[in-house]
Amino acid sequence: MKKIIITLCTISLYTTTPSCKMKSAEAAVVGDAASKVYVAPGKYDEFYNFVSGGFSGQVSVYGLPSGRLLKVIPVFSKNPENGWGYNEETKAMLNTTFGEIPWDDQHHLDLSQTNGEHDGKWLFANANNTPRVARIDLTTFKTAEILQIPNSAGNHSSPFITENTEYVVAGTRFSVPMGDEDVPISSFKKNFRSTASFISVDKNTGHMNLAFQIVLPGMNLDLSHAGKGPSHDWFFFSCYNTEQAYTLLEVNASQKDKDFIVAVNWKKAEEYAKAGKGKKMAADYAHNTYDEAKQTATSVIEHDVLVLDPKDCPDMVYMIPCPKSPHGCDVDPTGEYFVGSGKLAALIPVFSFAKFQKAIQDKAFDGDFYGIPVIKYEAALHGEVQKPGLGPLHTEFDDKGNAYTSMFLSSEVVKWRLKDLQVLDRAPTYYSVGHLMVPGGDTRKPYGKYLVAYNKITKDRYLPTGPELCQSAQLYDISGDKMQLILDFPTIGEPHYGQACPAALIKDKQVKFYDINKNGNQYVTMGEKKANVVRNGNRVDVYMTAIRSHLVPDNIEGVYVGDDVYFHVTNLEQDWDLPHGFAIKNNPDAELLVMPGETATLRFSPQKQGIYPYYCTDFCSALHQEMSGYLRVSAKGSNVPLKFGTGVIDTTASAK
Ligand code: K7E
Ligand code: CUA
Repeated sequence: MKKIIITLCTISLYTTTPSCKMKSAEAAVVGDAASKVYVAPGKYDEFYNFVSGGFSGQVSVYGLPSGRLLKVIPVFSKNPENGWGYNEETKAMLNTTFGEIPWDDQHHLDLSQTNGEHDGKWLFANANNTPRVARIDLTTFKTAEILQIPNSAGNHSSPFITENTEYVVAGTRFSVPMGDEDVPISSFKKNFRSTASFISVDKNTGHMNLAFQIVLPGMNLDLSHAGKGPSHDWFFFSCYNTEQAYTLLEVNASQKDKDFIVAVNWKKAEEYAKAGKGKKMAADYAHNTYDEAKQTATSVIEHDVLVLDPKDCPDMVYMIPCPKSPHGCDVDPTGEYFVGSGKLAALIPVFSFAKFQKAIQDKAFDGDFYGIPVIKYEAALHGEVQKPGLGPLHTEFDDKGNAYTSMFLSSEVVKWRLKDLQVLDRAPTYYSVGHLMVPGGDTRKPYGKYLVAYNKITKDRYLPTGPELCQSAQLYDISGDKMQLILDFPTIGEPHYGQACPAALIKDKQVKFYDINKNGNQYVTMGEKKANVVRNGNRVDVYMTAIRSHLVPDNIEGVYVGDDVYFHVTNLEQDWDLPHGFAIKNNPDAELLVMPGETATLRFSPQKQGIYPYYCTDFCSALHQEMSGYLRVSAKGSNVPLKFGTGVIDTTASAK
């Protein structure tokens, strides 16, 4: 018992704030920083920076080097700002086999690649809590697809992709029994498993499909990256808790000096899957897609998954020992080196792909882990970066053969050279840095000009805002020999990983508005003359149009308490940046924000009689304030006739 207490204390020491580092808030900024991040009014930033939103469930987009917030893309959380998850068209996107789950914890992002370079088509995002992977379309900055992952929990080592976006992976952080079996927690070793899921991506449409899952022993898979060039066929996952602890992990999962990098030959896995080596296993999971043409999402429940067991598939998975509870696993731009970052390790091990391959040929094994061959540590090791700092987490690369590793405990970025593993420079972060991001820094073509540190703690960096202080990123100029801190900028939610690519890859492909003549929404209203209100039992469909500066119809009567009213609002504008909004008094669901040429639907079920004003929520024109209307709701069973219109003046009632 005494021993346990001592260990606990040591660990909690590590996790205290590095207060000794806190000098004055502006300590590390040098003279010419402002000119390096200044993007003059009306000028564009050089890079798009996509940043995970952590427990906000969303993804945010910034410009670099200015750090200006450009957009929050709703992904896993409902978003009242634009009706995501509230309007009828998008509700299905948040469906799961456990019903609607309107929130998640979003950690990692990966931009699609062709030949190992960003192609600017899609952005993938993971959900940790209820395992899901999303695909965002970068022509619309909208979430286009969400796939639930069965047989998994804590979907953390996701959504990393292969060099031609052949696959997106999803790995289990919290091992669980396959098929949601009900078993004692203490049967962890026997019954709990981790899985590495490989989701294939259609080259043209981006559509995802859960191709196969590799079942692995119960342990915690952590971050991963695909190989490149010579290591193209491989995927490397770090893992911890190979102790297989299921309680007090803080101590019990930190017993061994080394855990593993799990190296998966996904090409071999693909062959085994094709050759029928896998087993179809019953597993329900939701597959949600947003159809651009119909402007509507559908959720389909899938019922099985192909599972590959390394026991039946020799030469598919190897374990490479890695000190100590590794968190990150990053592959350099050449594809020859892969780096494990043990958060409790005092060094950074760098592995050589060529040596790893030779070790396989020579059978340089050190026994096995549940039947999976364990490679001898030295046989795969390129070398160790000595004394890099405390708490190495994540590594990114530049275009000059250098690596940058975040040090969570000592709050710094350490720059080192891949070739000879010499530490070249270190720069403080404020404070407790998690991920780093160099634009293109996990691809074959890093742009190497900037580095962003995403920090866990900001303490004294910003004006205080109550008990919770803002989350933040810091931008460094890495074009010279020495890293130079040039900007702090706050982020939304907790930033984990980010991605950035040159603006030119994305900015000219934007959808500016939807062609009204191609509007395939089943509830479209093609022009004001077609506006209509239709009753069917207690369902009332309002076919409404919006154009500067009126709604048609703007008077509706003959709706009763207990009705379900569906407002289908078509925005008739055909011009960029001209959305109209729609909201109605006392509706528990958020507004609609309807893009030009688009139709969106808001449901309203009035509970009480009365007059309910509705209006456009987006300040669209000089007469925006006039863009409103009235819905009259009468008592159930009353005989007010259905009546609607815009510009119809009825003098009889007022005269009474
Ligand atoms: Cu290190 Cu979830 Cu990528 Cu955060 S994780 S830092
Ligand atoms: Cu339309 Cu304001």
